Amino acid sequence: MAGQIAREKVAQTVREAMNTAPILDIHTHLYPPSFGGLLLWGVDELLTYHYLIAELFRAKPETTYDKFWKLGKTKQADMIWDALFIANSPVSEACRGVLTSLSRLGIDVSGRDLGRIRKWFAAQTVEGYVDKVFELSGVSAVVMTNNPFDDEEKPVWDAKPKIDKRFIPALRIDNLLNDWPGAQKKLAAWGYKVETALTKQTLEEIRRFLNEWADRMKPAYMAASLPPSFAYPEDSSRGIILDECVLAVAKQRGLPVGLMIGVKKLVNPDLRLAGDSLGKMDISALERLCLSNPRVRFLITLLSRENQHELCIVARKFANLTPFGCWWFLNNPSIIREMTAERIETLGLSCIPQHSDARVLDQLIYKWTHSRAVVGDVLAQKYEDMAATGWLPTRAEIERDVRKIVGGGLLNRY
Ligand code: HDL
Ligand code: ZN
Repeated sequence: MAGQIAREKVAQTVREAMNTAPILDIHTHLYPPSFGGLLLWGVDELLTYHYLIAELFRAKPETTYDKFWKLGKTKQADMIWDALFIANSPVSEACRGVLTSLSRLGIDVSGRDLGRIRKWFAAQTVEGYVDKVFELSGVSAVVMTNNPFDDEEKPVWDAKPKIDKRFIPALRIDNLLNDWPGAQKKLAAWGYKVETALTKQTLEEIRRFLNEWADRMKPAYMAASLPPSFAYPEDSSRGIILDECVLAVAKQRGLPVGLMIGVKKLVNPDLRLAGDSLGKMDISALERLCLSNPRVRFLITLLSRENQHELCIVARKFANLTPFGCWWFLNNPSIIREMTAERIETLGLSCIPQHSDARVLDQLIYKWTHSRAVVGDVLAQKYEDMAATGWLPTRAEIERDVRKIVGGGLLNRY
């Protein structure tokens, strides 16, 4: 067939396609400049990423939580720089990531001069910097995490912000599913006729809330993170609200539902955002969820490495389940490699191999530089194995396949 690539060129072509494919980053915590201080960027935000805060306390166990939290952002960043970059070589994935972003921005890290690096950032404008990061990372758009229950974010939405097209909303509803009493108070204060008891009217009002915010945000999906104990079906506020409200609205609007399962919140509360851990979920809950809701598209990512192969097999049973990303504690080269290989081997091109989960804009550069390399390596091997049978792909087919799995092709709305 015309255009087929010679076997010895296949791996290189796959890596090129992976390195140049425009990325639709399906899950991040980023915001456009119109969201003000919610958009985090710059070297001090990079250094005080909660992954590095956890690592700081291991490098400097004599540091007290109280002392650290009392410091300002710059002093916290100084402490992390000294402990994790100077007193120890920055070899962890989160440390290497800071250096990858800085060096790809053209900043000389060999001088190890944090003051000079800060001066570089001080010379940037936020708008210009957003363009620079999207260009360097090759990301075409990011899906945000937009939580109406967040006291800092809701006022921004109430002011009807202009939203840069590169930032796609996602309606985040952890509060509804994980803290109904707290959510009920806020909904009632906003004028929804909801009681703690999940009466018919209360469920109707929760659906009204979801519809009103879906109208407002036009989200790519509704999302929630859930504990390892997630069960389905379940006679609990979570189980009832999930069935009667979230899934009902999802079906009615054709909205995918993103579930991120396996997070154990605040096992060490003193670490704050860095204090969460993980647990293995009972995968049969996902089997029942997908079986009972065949018309809902589920985007699923699990936090435990031990759940990953099971997730691939459940996805083979239910076409309405799309696994995505190597989430959080899994977003490290050794595990991305393992997860991507088992996903391609069991699911072919029907999974979304990666998302960044970036919280700081600059992280798009490193998280995608690192992931393009690892996912690209695994894909190259799989296409080489295919070509060894004599089945030779064209460049267009390889680019088609790569764009589908990392460019948003599997998200039926974008
Ligand atoms: O719930 C989530 O979206 C998680 O990704 C948490 O935000 C977590 O703190 C995180 O940043 N992981 O990368
Ligand atoms: Zn996240």
